[in-house]
Amino acid sequence: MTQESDRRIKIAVQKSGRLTEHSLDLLVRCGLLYSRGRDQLICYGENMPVDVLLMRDDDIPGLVQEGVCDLGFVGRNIVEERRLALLAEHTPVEFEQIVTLGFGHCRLSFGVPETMDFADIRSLEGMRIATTYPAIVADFLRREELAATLVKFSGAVEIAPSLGKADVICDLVSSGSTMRAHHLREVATILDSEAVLIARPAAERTQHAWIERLLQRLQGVLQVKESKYIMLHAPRSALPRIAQLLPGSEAPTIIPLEGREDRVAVHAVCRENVFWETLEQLKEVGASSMLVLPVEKMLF
Ligand code: PRT
Ligand code: ZN
Repeated sequence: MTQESDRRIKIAVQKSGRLTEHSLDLLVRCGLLYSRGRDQLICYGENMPVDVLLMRDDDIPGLVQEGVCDLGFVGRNIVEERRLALLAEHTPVEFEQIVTLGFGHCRLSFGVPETMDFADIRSLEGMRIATTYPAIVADFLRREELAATLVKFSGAVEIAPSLGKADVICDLVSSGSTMRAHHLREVATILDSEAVLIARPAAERTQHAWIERLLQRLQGVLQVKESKYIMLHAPRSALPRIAQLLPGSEAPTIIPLEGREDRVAVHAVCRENVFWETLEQLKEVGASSMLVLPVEKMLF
């Protein structure tokens, strides 16, 4: 009988779309080497018991919900839509959003024809709203105690008003140019979204050492992006002020300098980028010989 920890992990990633490249890149930076199957739908992990299933993004929460996949990279908009749809049909939700990934940013917003009078959200009362996110919009309308009719679309929502199929739309926006091109005005945002990692509930995922290991590496990879290693010399007396100036650093290492009682070397990992302004402020309090280095890997 195979142990749970011997089982290969399955991760769902969007097959081809806005999230594909970033998601696969994160897995590679977690150390995964993979080869792509002949059908192009599965990437087989060569150095970890991890396989990546390439799927349509809309199917990813369902695959984790059903336990086919352990983890999934997907937009919060899709996760939230599926979560609310499951709740509406009284089905227990068996996935959790565990990490925000910092790419795929967009927002779910109402767009109204440029010529429409729109004072505030109450103007939606009685309207026909076209959307591919019926569960999120329905939840919003319920919370705002608004009565409106949902018109479900599977794509190209922005043409619904000009076709006479709806009065307003609720759709994803990033630059805003699609709405503008269709003479729609973005009037209110109901969800801010970015790519997230979803997983089976904690009680289940913690059973598998490789899932835990991968999650730890992922935290390290995400943390590393902005992190810098800074080295400098400074007067001992300025150490409290220097600690305040170093962005997001914890417990810097202090090293004595040979033959110098008053000055020390300070090494610290900063969890945020170190800007020129910071270096100039450090110089003002007596720091010298400052070096800022990129960090390649981190593990906590
Ligand atoms: O084939 P599959 O179903 O997997 O792909 P898809 O076409 O459904 O998804 P895809 O690749 O377009 O988007 C995947 C995810 O990227 C989405 O679920 C969001 O989480 C995120 N994302 C980020 C976006 C956008 N930005 C975005 N701008 N998804 C869609 N758009 C569309 C939007 O629907 C609208 O049509 O782009 C248009 C608006 O863009 P702007 O820049 O004109 O405002
Ligand atoms: Zn999709």
